[in-house]
Amino acid sequence: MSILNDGLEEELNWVTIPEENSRIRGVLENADGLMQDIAYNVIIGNHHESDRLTKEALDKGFLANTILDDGLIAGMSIVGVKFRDNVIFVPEVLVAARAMKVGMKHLEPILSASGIEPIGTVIMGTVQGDLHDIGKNLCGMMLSGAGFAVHDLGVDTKPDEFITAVKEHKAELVGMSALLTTTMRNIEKINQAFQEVGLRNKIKTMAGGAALTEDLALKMRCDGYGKDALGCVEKAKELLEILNQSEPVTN
Ligand code: B12
Repeated sequence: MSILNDGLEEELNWVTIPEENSRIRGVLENADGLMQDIAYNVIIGNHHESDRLTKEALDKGFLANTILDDGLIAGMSIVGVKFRDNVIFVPEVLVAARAMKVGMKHLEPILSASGIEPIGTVIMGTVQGDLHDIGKNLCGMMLSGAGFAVHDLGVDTKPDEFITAVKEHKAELVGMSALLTTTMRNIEKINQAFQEVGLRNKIKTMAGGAALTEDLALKMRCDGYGKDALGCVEKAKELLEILNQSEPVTN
């Protein structure tokens, strides 16, 4: 176990909710010093350093998943708390998001490399009105890494764009990301739109994002919810299995 570097020790002072603090501290204290440096550079938005250190970590043999969880995501979780508590504002968050993205650029090919026939096809998108994409991208990467073919529609995705993509790619699964309470209802609209074109019973839909709980996702007529990227992959596999076991449906 390593101790925290000075920068992170100071940053953790901003995390004032005890359970939140001990959860994030636990991840960082158990992480290598290099992961801590990556996390710190995400927090302060130093994209040159997060870029360099992520490369260095890969060269040193750290697993892409470790760098993601213990470095980039751990850093972003402190950014999230500071933003929520009005310690920092949109510009600082954008700079941190850029620092996270340059690191992710190195991890993506590794997380996505599967080289085998896709086990299923997923359409991913952030719902209409919502521009957050970091979590969705992470889920997409993890799904690719788990062997799914992933078609990412980006942010601010309208219901008809989901429908077109499902038809075009003959997708079995749809993943919707929603981080804003103001626009999360669009999840229900997307499910409704699938119903109206007769596709709803042929696919499985799942959702996730900071605004959601499992209860809300199911109330908005999704088949599943994922708390994080790992949960997204597990849910996708579970839903695919259910779909494969069920009789073909005619709408
Ligand atoms: C980064 C960020 C931004 C960046 C986004 C950059 C980008 N390219 O994505 C910027 C600065 C642009 C931004 C803007 C805004 N933001 Co913002 N943002 C955040 C922040 C700090 C972090 C989000 C993030 O990337 N987290 C890291 C990723 C890894 O986590 P995640 O997205 O939750 O994803 C994980 C899981 O949820 C899940 N998941 C995600 N998607 C999916 C999909 C499926 C299918 C599944 C199964 C799982 C899944 O797996 C992911 C990986 O583990 C959050 C705070 C927070 N704690 O979430 C606020 C937050 C989401 N933002 C918020 C707000 C209010 C805004 C603004 C309205 C601010 C403003 N006044 O302008 C705007 C909205 C712009 C818009 N129309 O979308 C609020 C939302 C509050 C609410 N409940 O509605 C939050 C919660 C902050 C807060 N506490 O106030 N934001």
